[in-house]
Amino acid sequence: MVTDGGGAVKALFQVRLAVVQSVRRFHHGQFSPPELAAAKAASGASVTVCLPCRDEAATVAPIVACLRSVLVPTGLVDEVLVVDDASSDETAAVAARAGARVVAAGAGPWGPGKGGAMWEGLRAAEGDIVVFCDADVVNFGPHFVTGLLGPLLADPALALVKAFYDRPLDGVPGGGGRVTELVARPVISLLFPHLSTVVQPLAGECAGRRSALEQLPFTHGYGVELGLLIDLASRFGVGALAQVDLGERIHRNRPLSELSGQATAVLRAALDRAGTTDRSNWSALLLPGGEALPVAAGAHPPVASLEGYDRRSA
Ligand SMILES: Nc1nc2c(ncn2[C@@H]2O[C@H](COP(=O)(O)OP(=O)(O)O)[C@@H](O)[C@H]2O)c(=O)[nH]1
Ligand SMILES: [Mg+2]
Repeated sequence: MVTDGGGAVKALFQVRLAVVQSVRRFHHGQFSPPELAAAKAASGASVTVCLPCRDEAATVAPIVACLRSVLVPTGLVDEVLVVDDASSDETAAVAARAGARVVAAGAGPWGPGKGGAMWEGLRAAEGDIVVFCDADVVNFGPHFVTGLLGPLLADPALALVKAFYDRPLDGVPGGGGRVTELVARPVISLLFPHLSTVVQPLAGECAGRRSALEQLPFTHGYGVELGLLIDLASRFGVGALAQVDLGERIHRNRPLSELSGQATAVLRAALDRAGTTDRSNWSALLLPGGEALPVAAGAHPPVASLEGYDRRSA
């Protein structure tokens, strides 16, 4: 039960809607680097870790260094790729010094943005599996990559593994993910309820098989994450998706004023794919744990339409 300040009580009810399909969950602790390296060797697949970057000189080098010093020697990661988007800082130089292969995002007709950088990364990557990680994360560790690779190496039926995590906001637990909570989750619940058990639909950290990713469009800008999720599920089924708990993730928290553009891109990616809308579940917000929060539906009729309504003159 959830009580608001006015004392009204809203019931959280457990949903058993046919449209909700549970996306399988894993935890990074289930996978150890030596076991994964053995599974990877047996599969014959190669792995690229791709970091899309714009102006990340302050944070990208330790991430690259961690990958190079811990995971490359185990044989689990074959390539560390940075896609630099004309950064105005030293991103490209520090990433290269730390041991990454750096490619420029390029300025093609598709325009700049995160989606374009990921698309360029997929084209440039040599791996059969591509792990994307954000480069503004300050508590990066090898478990980001081992957690994302684990399910893919264990189950050939999986095509994409998304990260989920706790996201503090300026040090306060649970406050992060504002675009997720205010835009992505509601629009998924209304238009793509089969994806409502995805905990962090906008997570930049994900791992996919090239054979699947190369079949999908990469939406420009910040709509890319939700676009990939929706398109992958529609093309390969929800069963091709899994999610992995990476613990806590700390990154640059943007001021609210900078989030409107991101939110619009996410909403646009969803609406572009909405098609014919089934409104039968629109009276609830579906939550990742399978609960639903009632949402007010319908409207009172126009007062003037009421029988016997007598409009008093002002
Ligand atoms: N190459 C490139 N990388 C980008 C671009 N926009 C964002 N990124 C990178 O994508 C990652 C996530 O971006 P960020 O702005 O932190 O997204 P947020 O965490 O959703 O606010 C970071 O590593 C960024 O540097 C872009 O236009 N080009
Ligand atoms: Mg970020």
